[in-house]
Amino acid sequence: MQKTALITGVAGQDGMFLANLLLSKGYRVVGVRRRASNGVPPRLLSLLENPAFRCVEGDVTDAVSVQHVLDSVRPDEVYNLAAQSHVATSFEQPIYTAQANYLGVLHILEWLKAHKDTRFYQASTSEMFGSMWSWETSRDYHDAATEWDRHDGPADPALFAFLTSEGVTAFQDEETPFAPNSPYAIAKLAAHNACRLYREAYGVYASCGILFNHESELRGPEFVTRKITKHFAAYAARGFTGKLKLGNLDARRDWGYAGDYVKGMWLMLQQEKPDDFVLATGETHSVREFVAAAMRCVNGLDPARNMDDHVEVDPAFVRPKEVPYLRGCADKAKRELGWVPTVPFEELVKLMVMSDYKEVARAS
Ligand code: NDP
Ligand code: GDR
Repeated sequence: MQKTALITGVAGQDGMFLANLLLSKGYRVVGVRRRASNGVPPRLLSLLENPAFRCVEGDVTDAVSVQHVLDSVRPDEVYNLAAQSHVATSFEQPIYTAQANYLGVLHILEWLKAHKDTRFYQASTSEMFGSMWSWETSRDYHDAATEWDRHDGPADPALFAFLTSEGVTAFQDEETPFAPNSPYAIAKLAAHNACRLYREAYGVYASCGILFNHESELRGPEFVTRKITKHFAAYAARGFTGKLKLGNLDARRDWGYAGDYVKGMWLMLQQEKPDDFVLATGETHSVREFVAAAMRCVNGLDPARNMDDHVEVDPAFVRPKEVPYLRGCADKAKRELGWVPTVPFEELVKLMVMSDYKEVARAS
């Protein structure tokens, strides 16, 4: 029988990839989007041409709206991607962020308590780890020889140097403790805990994907990757129009391709029992390394010589508190879901620069 999936946040990056994936698998897909004064976002128009797709208006912060949408659609699977997803904005709008990212999830979970046949995917995040890492090493932090062993703990500056040195592997996985560093991550962690509670207390089928950063040509322009690729694409098409202003260039992220990650979301809801899974590439790169990779996509630019000509640190983009290092270990998802990331870092950067270049060239 044809399944029905409901996707909140369908007009976002992941919503677009997931809707296309589920349609290709024969689902009927209902996308929830917020009403906008300027109508349907253009990116949804191609999806709307598919008779198996339709869009309804709704806002996860409004319990009545959530209940009405769920009652009228009665989905087999709900993918909750709606969120105030920009970490920096959450410092400026902490209350709204909590409403969308935590209370919005509670509204859905309350409905699921009475509808246990519906499976639920919650978009949890690597930001929940904050400054917490796990690490494996045969060297002791204080240089005494030890067995190869696992440790978990907060990342103080001395430890940071140790964790990024030879012979040490620092990462986050499903066992790493959480210590969120932003209003965004605090709200997401509350939602993550609520999913676990409703699963254990009421038998709700709720799985959380702890997803590390994933990017694409559809990434919002305010996120650092797209900001960088748009800058160098514009430079390649039009020449120099000013420096790229960025915040912390030393932050390290585990960047993968969004198309791979939505496959993981779907796989999580096909398991007999609900569970939580990390999705990540297992590689970490600094923002500076992302800039360098984008520069290498442009003829005539050499990061070793041209970095300072193009990039300027602007304190306006530095956050009150940062997540310094993310590197996910997705062994559980690989083992239990058969999930694998397929797009390596340099290829991801190139794909985004090329897509932005085509867009600028078309507009010129
Ligand atoms: P986007 O910001 O691209 O998309 C979020 C979507 O949620 C937007 O379409 C937005 O609508 C919608 N939305 C926001 N608030 C509400 C609301 N109150 N009611 C209904 N819809 C709302 O995010 P991504 O696609 O990148 O991410 C999807 C989810 O995964 C998010 O929850 C994010 O926090 C989480 N996540 C993302 C990661 C990533 O690297 N991309 C990693 C880990 C987690 P509008 O278009 O109107 O603004
Ligand atoms: P992040 O993504 O906060 O990891 O959250 P973002 O691209 O915003 O920042 C990544 C890192 O880059 C640093 N940075 C800058 N960031 C932005 N946006 N703009 C800048 O100019 C800039 N300069 C440096 C940041 O400080 C940070 O360290 C994303 C979102 O998709 C979340 O919803 C998701 O949960 C996490 O990824 C996993």
